[in-house]
Amino acid sequence: MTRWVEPMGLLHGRGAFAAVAAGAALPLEGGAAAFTLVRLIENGQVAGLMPAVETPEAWQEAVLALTRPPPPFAGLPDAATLGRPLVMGVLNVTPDSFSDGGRHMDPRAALMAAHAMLEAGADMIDVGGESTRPGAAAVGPEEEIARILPVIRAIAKDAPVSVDTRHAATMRAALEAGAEVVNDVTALRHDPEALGVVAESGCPVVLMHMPGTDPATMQAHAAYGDVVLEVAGFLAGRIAACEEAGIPRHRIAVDPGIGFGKTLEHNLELLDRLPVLLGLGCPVLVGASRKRFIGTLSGTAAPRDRVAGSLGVAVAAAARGASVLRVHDVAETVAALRLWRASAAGLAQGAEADAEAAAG
Ligand code: 9MG
Repeated sequence: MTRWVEPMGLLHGRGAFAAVAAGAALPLEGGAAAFTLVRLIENGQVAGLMPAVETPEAWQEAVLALTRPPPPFAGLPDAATLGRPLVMGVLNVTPDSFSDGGRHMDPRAALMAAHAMLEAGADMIDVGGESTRPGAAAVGPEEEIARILPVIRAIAKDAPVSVDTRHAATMRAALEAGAEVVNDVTALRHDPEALGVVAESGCPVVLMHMPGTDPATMQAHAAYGDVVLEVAGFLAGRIAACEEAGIPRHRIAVDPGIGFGKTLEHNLELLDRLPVLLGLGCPVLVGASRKRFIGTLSGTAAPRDRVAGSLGVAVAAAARGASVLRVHDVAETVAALRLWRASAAGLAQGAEADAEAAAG
């Protein structure tokens, strides 16, 4: 029997504090948001929609999982402490990535871009040497390592680095060069040695959903019943595979894989119902920055013109409990999150006063 609890009726800031204090809502991830309703889903069927505080006993454990803060990711401060999700800056050392392809092939240009992102407020830098855009040509580990290693060695002195790769040899080399996190868009399925490398190194890992393990063909597999439940089920299965291989859950972040073997409708559904994934008990990472569906909806053909649309999605993901945002436009994202928090949270004193009044 597969069970999911979907938190709905989200509140933020003063409304969230007051509703929790009044017994009308439960805290989401122990933080500044709360949920008033739950949709109970059993074997893919909706078994009930009810006030969160009236969840039947048999579902309590799954509901409690939604109320706990996720473990901190990669030893970095959590969203509750920062008041916003972590911001992961994208650095593609590739000739053909969809947005910044070709701009950072020279290690000096890559380093300058990384330092600019850190100064703008990035919490970590995600370095990749193989494009994962739909239809991109595959790159072997040798070429990939040659592209990224000098860059990782230099950046890792100043900031946490994740390595975006599906190759075990690249993971090994990058971790030795100072990378702290593995970000694998195939959730450690592409390379049979990948699970072992991550388990032995003790590093944190990002497990992303995509159908199959090849970006060249993933769009041909964009067919789902309920995309959210299928993605959640896939990620639960990969967490179990990791745990079996010796990678504990507290070292795992999960990612719905926006744009990876998904249509525009799938991407929007995943973003809207992102809170379902919070029940997995891992930080949730969202990477939507400058992707094609943003261009489609905002009428912007060139990826560099999709900044405003990307910020809208970043704020929507933050409001739904994302712990990490993978973005190209770090300064803009940090500013948008700061303003979202300031305007959505209200003043802390006001929230406390409301909560005291509600408690009588
Ligand atoms: C490498 N890469 C490109 N898009 C991504 C996304 O959405 N998530 C993660 N984890 N990695 C991505």
